[in-house]
Amino acid sequence: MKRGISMVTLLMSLGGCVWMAHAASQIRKPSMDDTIRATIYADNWFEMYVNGELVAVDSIRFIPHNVIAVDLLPAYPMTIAVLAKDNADPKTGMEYANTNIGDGGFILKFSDGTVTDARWKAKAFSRGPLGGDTKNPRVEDTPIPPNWYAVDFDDSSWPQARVFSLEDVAPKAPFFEHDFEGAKFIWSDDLALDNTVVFRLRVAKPPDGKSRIDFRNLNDLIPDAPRAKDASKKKKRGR
Ligand SMILES: [Ca+2]
Ligand SMILES: [Ca+2]
Repeated sequence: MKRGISMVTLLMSLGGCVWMAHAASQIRKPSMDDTIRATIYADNWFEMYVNGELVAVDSIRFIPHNVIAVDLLPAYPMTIAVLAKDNADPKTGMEYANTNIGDGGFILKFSDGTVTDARWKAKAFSRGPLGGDTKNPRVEDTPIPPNWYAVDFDDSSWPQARVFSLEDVAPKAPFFEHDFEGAKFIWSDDLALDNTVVFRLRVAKPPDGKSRIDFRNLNDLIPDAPRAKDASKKKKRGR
């Protein structure tokens, strides 16, 4: 029995070595062809994490309403987590010197076919003015869990996102200059009063069905295994 186990262990180790050598020889450096394009419009602001890493921050906090487009090197399953904020005074939930209740809205499309829709989770963490009371405006804040963007964060008890129409959100001109075909505007339940919202989605595999290399362990492998004597050539080529 003992001998049997050690034979199995030996075979597994050998198999592991062969696999590692195979992986090291097969891995190549990713190129831009391996990336996907993420296109995002948030009313008014967002930051986005993919697989636990910060990948995009809306560069304009308030207005004008803008579209952010970034390149991502995807790996699946892919966990997307977004913190979105409507423009709102943290003490009143209102905007424009407390004269108006603004509304939110978030939409995203990745070129792998990932889009925002009712499958996303959405939870509001700041709401106001409560009851729409603009004369005596109050807000309700819930602390955002520190690991809200983590891959293993448990969002199973969170509500689903609510889908809103184009007319509900009334996006500004930059939205129409980008491809959001197939994506839906989402928010938590109240487009006007929910002012800070976290969205999450786990994408099990690429929606477009395209097979893609997982480059997450690139730093643990030897891509293209360049030999030391090639170093001077590479320097000349400016790599
Ligand atoms: Ca609002
Ligand atoms: Ca707004």
